[in-house]
Amino acid sequence: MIDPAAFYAALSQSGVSFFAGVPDSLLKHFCAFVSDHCSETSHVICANEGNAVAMGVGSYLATGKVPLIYMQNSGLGNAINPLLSLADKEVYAIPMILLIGWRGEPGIKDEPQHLKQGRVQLALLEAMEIPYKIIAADSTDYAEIVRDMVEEAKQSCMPVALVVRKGTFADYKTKASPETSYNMSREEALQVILETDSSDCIVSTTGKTSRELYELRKKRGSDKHDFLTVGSMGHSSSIAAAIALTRPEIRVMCIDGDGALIMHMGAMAVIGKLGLENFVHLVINNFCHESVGGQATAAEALDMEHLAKAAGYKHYYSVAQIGQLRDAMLEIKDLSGPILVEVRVKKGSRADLGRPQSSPQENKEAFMHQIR
Ligand SMILES: Cc1ncc(C[n+]2csc(CCOP(=O)(O)OP(=O)(O)O)c2C)c(N)n1
Repeated sequence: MIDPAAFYAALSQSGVSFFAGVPDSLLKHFCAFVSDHCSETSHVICANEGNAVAMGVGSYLATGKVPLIYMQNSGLGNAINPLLSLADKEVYAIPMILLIGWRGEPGIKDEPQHLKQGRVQLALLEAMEIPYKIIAADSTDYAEIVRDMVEEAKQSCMPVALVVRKGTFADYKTKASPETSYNMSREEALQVILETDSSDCIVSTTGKTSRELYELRKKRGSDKHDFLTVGSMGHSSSIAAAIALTRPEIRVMCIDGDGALIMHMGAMAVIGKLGLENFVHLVINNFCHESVGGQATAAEALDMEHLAKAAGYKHYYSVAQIGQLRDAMLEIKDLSGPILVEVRVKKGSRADLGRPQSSPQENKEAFMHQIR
């Protein structure tokens, strides 16, 4: 396996000193090392992968140095526009290294939402004419690969990619404190939400929120089906909003995460403008990307109350205790939306958390049947 510190050192030796990206579970040990060793001016955890590529472009314009942009391959779609219409050598010709975690690599067991993305990963880069190298746990020549790829990015003035296989990086234990000052866990919050929920359907966000929701439903023996947004991070609220828009007689709740909300925050402006009376946006805020390693999101600096009100939401609640959450859930029953409920929770999840046993298509059928 590659030691994150040694990989970072190889990048430093090649002059890479600016890092931006969206965290990925396959890259979490490298991301944690970068978080611990870079200042706030040389490492930015971005809203989405397009945001990260653009940050890389800005840093290059300012310093002339090759930046590194990290992402899960799920996020390549978010990055394609600025890669092809901004950084590409036929436009502004900006050298940068893309470090891409390869979920769904053919032959490696993974979740349904990663399989197609993993299978087309290399072909996508080829179609974009982005040169790439694959690195894995046994890539003893990784320092040479890094040096050559930085050189290639500089020579050809364009983005180049390092595609990282599962299990490439050795463990790195972060020095950052894992705690927030809140005592409710996300799973406890979800439990209260299920006990008190008065909506007709729930659309839940990517990552462990949907996994916990799925398990809790099963445990309760409930026959209700939630729409689990297993991929497509940041888009749950838009899915839920369109259900609310086209079916005004039913009440729809989106259970979002702070990272996902921030990833496509523009959706909030659209929801506010639509004035969806039957829409509740519940954000489980643990201030981090807990599902992929707990890296901080920009939520710490975000005032969700002002954000919600500025976007046109009618009501806002912020809760941090089980009792407060229960009260808020009961109060919103009789209110017109859009409503934003921010639920502040501590970081963390169970180590033995399972994954949905039904396929996305079974999930879709059951959900559609339920709201018909
Ligand atoms: C476009 C995209 N980028 C990155 C990921 C990897 N990813 C999956 S879950 C997740 C974190 C979500 O954070 P948040 O919404 O705050 O929820 P939490 O995990 O904290 O519950 C990330 C980055 C992804 N699935 N899709």
